[in-house]
Amino acid sequence: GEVHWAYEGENGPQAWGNLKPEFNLCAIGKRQSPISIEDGATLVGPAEPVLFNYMPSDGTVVNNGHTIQVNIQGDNSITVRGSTYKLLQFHFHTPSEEQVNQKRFPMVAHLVHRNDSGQLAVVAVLLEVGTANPLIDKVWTYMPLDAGDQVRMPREMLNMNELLPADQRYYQFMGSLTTPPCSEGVLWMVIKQPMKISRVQYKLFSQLYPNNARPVQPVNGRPVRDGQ
Ligand code: B30
Ligand code: ZN
Repeated sequence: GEVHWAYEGENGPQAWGNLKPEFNLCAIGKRQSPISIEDGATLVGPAEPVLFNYMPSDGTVVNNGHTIQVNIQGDNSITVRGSTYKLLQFHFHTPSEEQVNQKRFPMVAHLVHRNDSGQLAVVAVLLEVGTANPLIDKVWTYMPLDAGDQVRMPREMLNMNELLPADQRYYQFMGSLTTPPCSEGVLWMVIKQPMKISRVQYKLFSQLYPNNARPVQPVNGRPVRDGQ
């Protein structure tokens, strides 16, 4: 049958590059994600601000067998480096894939965008346990428990601004998809200020997907910019 990648066991991250020829970047790519980010010496010159143009939109919550993903139907976008990227979907990993100053967070949201040239830009919002997040409350209400299932979410329930911290300074670097095929050329922006989710919100996701994080990958001298 069809080989399926996983987060543990014989089809886990160490094996991804060997499962299919089209997954070979997972093994041999030199600009892979996630990475470990350190403040101080490793950061280079400032990156320009990222402008968020988010508004309430229709969505579909999907349990795709490796995460909970919300596909977005509306017109949400970001503008960065003179290019506008449209929001396609967001999804979650636990623990956070990205490591900042040696720390992994309990969870991360990845907001996946694409521009007209087909280039991807992913905004990572780190999530720590504290007070409940109103957007995640609504998404979890629609969460399909069985892999392959999906549920429509009405527009008034899905305001992406509720997932953005007030302070939007971030780290910027070039990387890859963190799942097979591990395609490179992805612009990554990791927002420094974490958002809070409640312990119950964390539990609801982590009971379904207790570990869906790829280990950190070698930086190989890539510049990591300190973004405004
Ligand atoms: S991530 O943000 O680097 N974790 C994809 C997008 C973003 C990331 C990872 C993967 C992506 O678009 N993958 C291709 C599509 N998927 C189907 C899907 O959307 O659910 C194929 C697959 O991986 O088998 Cu999962
Ligand atoms: Zn992701």
